[in-house]
Amino acid sequence: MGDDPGDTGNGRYLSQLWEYGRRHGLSRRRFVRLLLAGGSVAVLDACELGEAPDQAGDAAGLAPAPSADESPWVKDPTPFILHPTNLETPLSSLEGLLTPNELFFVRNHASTPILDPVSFRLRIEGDAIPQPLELSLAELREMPSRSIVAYLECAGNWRSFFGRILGRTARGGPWGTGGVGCATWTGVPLGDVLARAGVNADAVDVLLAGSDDVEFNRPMPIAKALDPDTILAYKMNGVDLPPDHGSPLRGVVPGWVASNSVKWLTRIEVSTETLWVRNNTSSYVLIGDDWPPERYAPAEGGPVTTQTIKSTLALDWPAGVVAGRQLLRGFAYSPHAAVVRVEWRLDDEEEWRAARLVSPAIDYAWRRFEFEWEASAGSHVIRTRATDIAGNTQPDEVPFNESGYLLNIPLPHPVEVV
Ligand SMILES: Nc1nc2c(c(=O)[nH]1)N[C@H]1C(S)=C(S)[C@@H](COP(=O)(O)O)O[C@H]1N2
Ligand SMILES: [Mo]
Repeated sequence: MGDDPGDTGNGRYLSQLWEYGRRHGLSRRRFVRLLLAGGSVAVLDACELGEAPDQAGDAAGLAPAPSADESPWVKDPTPFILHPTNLETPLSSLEGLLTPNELFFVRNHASTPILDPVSFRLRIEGDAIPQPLELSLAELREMPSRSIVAYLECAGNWRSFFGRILGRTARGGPWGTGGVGCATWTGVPLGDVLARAGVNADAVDVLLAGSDDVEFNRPMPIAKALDPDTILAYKMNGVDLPPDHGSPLRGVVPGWVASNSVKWLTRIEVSTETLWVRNNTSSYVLIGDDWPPERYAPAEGGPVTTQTIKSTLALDWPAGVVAGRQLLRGFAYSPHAAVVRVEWRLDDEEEWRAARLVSPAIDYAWRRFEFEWEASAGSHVIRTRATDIAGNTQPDEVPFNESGYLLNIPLPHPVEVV
């Protein structure tokens, strides 16, 4: 893509081109596809040839009504389990340790914005910063970089099983097991960026804010922000962050629910006081009998921060397999420490059997496991259970919370054998 505007250093070219394409009826997805396939020439051709899906725009170039294929994301949704604004990964489609970018789940609270990497600026401000600082993407890329392999998981992953298994439906998007993925993230440690801004010693909270339409944001305590594994990433699996995953810059906060890993990151606020926003008072908090609101005020319940240990089969839900010897595969992950044991259990058998771990133990990465099963015809249920080196394991019960976060019991995975 020789005329990639990102390569030419041509100012606001990309956002102007997108504005032009949009006015000619291009959807965000089609625009990015054309750009990737044939550069800006392909975009301009599509506009000029009237090849854009919506011909309703008048000669004056007024914006047409949003076309039917205007979707909240840019990537091809075909391989995914579709939700209104989210794309869930069918884990059965994953092979290796790393989730390919085109199969990585998407959780959007508003449509994927197209940001121009050239005019992009990250602003660091707040009462714990002596003077606001702005950094360009080029300046961030010049800083010493760090790569980490980490899984990101939506706080609501597995939510649908509160209703489907435990008989008590939680409110929120009905994720199955595919609101999770594992990737290599490359960027600059957030702590280095804060040091460059000269953060004061009395800093308490660090809020990351995105520039999607809802300006999605969430704070974390300064200690988590200064953890060398908390990074601002500009690459995912070795390539520039794709639009849906936060291009050109996102937070990656390993071990924490992925709502802290703010995409399209353009603003950081460092405060001398605890910051209260929607995403740590009413969303991403545990609401229920076990979390008395008076104890957590002004939040409505206990904050959701660190994830919980889980394991899951790389099978559809429900799964269908043919009778005979089967190799079943899956993923196990813990935010606390490396997973060192995965067990599985068939139907009502008492005993757990050992599964084989088939990928290395890497902090914050998930671990692949597999086992052989002599599948006999009929309806079966298979459970898996992970344990990490610190001794954390999946519990048999978790207390209900209204938004259905952090469910991590060994899931009874239904498997039909024919
Ligand atoms: N700006 C912004 N950042 C965001 C979100 C969002 O909607 N907007 N969603 C958050 C949530 S809830 C999740 S689970 C992760 C999902 O990251 P992904 O879409 O790259 O998989 O992004 C987080 N960061
Ligand atoms: Mo999420």
